[in-house]
Amino acid sequence: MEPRASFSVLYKACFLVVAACALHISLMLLFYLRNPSTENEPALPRHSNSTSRSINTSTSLSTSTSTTVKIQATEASSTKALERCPETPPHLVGPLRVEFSDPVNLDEMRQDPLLSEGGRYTPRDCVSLQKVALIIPYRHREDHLKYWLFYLHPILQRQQLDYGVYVIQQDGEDTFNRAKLLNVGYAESLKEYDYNCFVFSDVDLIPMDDRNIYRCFDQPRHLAVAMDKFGFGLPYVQYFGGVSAMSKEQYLKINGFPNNYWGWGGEDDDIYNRLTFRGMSISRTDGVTGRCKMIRHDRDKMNEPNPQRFHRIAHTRETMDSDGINSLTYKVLKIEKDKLFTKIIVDIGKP
Ligand code: UDH
Ligand code: NGS
Repeated sequence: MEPRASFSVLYKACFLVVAACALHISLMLLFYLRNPSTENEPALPRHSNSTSRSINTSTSLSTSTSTTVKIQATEASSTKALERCPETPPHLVGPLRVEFSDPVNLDEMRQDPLLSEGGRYTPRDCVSLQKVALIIPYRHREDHLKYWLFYLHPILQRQQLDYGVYVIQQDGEDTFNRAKLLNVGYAESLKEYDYNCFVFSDVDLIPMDDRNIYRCFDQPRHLAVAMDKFGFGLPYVQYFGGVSAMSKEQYLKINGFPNNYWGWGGEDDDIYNRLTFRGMSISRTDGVTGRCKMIRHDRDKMNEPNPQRFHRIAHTRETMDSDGINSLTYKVLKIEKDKLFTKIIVDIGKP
């Protein structure tokens, strides 16, 4: 081959190589400008992982990236997983002043934006350790209920409970039956929410210390530990009356409460028998933290001492499997939703 001809071939080859390089570089440049590398971007804080995921998704779905990113980021931070509430609630104040001399006004409390209709509350800043239904047996005690709501709502909120208040009102004027109303409260509250702890409270008992937490424990809990009317002590060690708490598991283990204690007395002793017969024992706080006040009142009409009570508590072992939540019958007549409580008016029959 002539030198001129070989120079031309070499020239063409070089031109092709240079052209290929230029094409390659411009393609790289184009690709880079369209997809800037993320390798050197500063890392997002650990907690905003979900935010970064939202941004990626939204940019691929939408062209108006800036607004979408902002909305997604806000949503992500508000749905950020909450931590469990601490074992000891941080805002408890200890001993409380409880007075029944002045009437209370519940209007302000009804404006509380943290409460939902029916007396429901859930802490906003942590996940409550328990879902607690507060169950109050009730008839003709309007003034007492006002004090109960006035004092208990702030306490229960400081105790960081996920709770609901259920007032179970016996319809009609037949003999009162406290334990059967409590069974109704258990069954009805569970229709509304997945409660796992049940606090059964007389309407006239107010705790004097918010460290006495209205929740459930390893063993059935007695909360009315030191009532003023008993000189701030227990009337007897087996006493399980006034206010008590049981987990769903504990309650079912004893087949709930007896349905056939009509009139005053003995039903709480029957419940005590049930829990001991199922191998459980009473848990309580100390006698100072457990102080509580009862609103003084006269004996209610149609709640005279039940003459059969001694006979019944002597036979708990034989009756408890057939008389309880498994044999409960009643008819709900009305459900009223107040901001501070759910009232369930119920026909429970008569003796
Ligand atoms: N209850 C009512 N209405 C009634 C009866 C009882 O709401 O007519 C409820 C209420 O929640 C009460 C609970 O059932 O707190 C227990 O009632 P109880 O009569 O067994 O106990 P309490 O301690 O009264 O309220 C006992 C008799 C007091 C006699 C006082 C004499 N000075
Ligand atoms: C006992 C009753 C319980 C009652 C307790 C306190 O004698 O039901 O007194 O009553 N047991 C029997 O009668 C078998 S109180 O002083 O609060 O009215 O809870």
